[in-house]
Amino acid sequence: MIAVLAAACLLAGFLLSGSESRASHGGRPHVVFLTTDDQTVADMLALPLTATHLGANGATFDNAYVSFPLCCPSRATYLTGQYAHNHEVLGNVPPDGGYPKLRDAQTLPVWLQAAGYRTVHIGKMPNGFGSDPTYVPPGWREPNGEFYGYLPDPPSAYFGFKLNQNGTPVQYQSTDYQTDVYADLATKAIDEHLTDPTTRSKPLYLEVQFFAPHDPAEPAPRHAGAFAAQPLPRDASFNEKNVKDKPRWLRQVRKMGGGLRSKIQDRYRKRLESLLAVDEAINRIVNMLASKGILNETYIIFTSDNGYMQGQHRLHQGKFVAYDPSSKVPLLVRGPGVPTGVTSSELVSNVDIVKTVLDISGASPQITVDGRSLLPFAVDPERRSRRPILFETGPPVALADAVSASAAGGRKRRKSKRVKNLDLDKTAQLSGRVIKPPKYRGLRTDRYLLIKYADGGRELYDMKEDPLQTDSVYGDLRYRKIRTWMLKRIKKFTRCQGDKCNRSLAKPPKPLPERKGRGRGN
Ligand SMILES: [Ca+2]
Ligand SMILES: [Ca+2]
Repeated sequence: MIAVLAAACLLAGFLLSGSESRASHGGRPHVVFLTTDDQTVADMLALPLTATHLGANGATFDNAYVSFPLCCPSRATYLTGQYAHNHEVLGNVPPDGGYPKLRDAQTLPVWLQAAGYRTVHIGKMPNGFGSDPTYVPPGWREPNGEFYGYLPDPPSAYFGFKLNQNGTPVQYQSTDYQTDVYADLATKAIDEHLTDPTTRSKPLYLEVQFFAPHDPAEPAPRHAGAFAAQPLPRDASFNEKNVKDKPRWLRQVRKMGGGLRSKIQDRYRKRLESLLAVDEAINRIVNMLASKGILNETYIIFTSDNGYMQGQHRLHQGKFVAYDPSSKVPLLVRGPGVPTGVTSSELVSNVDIVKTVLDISGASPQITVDGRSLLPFAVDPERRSRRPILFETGPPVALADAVSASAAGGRKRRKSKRVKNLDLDKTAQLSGRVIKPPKYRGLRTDRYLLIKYADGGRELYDMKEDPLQTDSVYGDLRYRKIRTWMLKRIKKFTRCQGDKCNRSLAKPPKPLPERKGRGRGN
């Protein structure tokens, strides 16, 4: 408790002792929230300027995850600060998910405007947004908001795209590159905010949600070929040799041949190339903040909505699954009071972002927010808790549904177990037949990951022994106590709300000693 208070005082001290111009916007820092789409942690190699501006000049969270690794549910979490079982956006498309499921009157920008912030959104919105191309969601409306929301008309367009600009659909030219347009809009918004006498007294919340490196990952023409010689990183999980430890749905996926491997390689290079313009955009945004003299009173948060599978565990594309390449994301935070160049290995998630912005801004949510502020962990990188992260991909009744439907058998069962995902990413394919993972729930501690699939499949990984998740120990007697312990704990978090989602766990039991001569195949 003393440590908690000390960190809180330290933080309050930093917030209060800012530069003199802070008084002009009510003592509250500006916030810039930057996201990429489907970017992995390893893809940071294409973002050196971002790593310098935010990582070397702030805190890097190297143990950050998203609880539902899919665009729309993850973005709904960025707007509500809630786990998917509470915001109820449980997929990219209806009936489980999509924008219409989001209760957009109760979201972060609404609370920020109520607290006196001016809010600006640029870029991607949760999937399914734009059926009315003139609709501006609450929280981004004038006079205290500005809105430049991507319209999926046509979908996934890096060039010749359309934005809903404060209620007016605007068609961009086939030569306009989306990321560059976002950089223009973002720097202009910062410039105008500080120039206009009616706005410069207010704190600014600016979010830019980049589409790169999402499929089709088209680079800016000036970056085409920049990574043509970059080899795809391959570790022991790539094209996993032995999948006997894996659940049934994954055991059906065959090893990838040369065709798929070169497809992954080509896409990997394009993805990295598409990120170079994002790096330039972030560089321009940071430089604009500096030139306006507000960089040191601005918190900048950078992350991705989910990761991406690139051949690990035989999955040649997509996300959704709980394995690290899909669920782990980059997370960088810089701002007043955050030491420079520090790394926090605290286990954190996308559920924590909104609570962090509320902590910074002093805004009040009108709903129960599930996460926990990142700031105490950024300010004190040695600080640790034992709070786990819940992974979830379906309605809380999904497991029960699947069990009863499975007794009934037939088509209904197959339908109810899988999340519809029209995000151009069939997770795995076998002879033209799409194999999709069943819905699942999971619990991750800093050492273990337990996954319960709706069809009865189970996995347990000991990341201390097996960081690449190539050897599930769910059936291993050495881990029986841990399995039981994790199964009990996951139940406590399945329907958690608010602070109950942030309870720390006791130390888990230890695995029994390994018997001599037992080799581990990967
Ligand atoms: Ca995504
Ligand atoms: Ca294996």
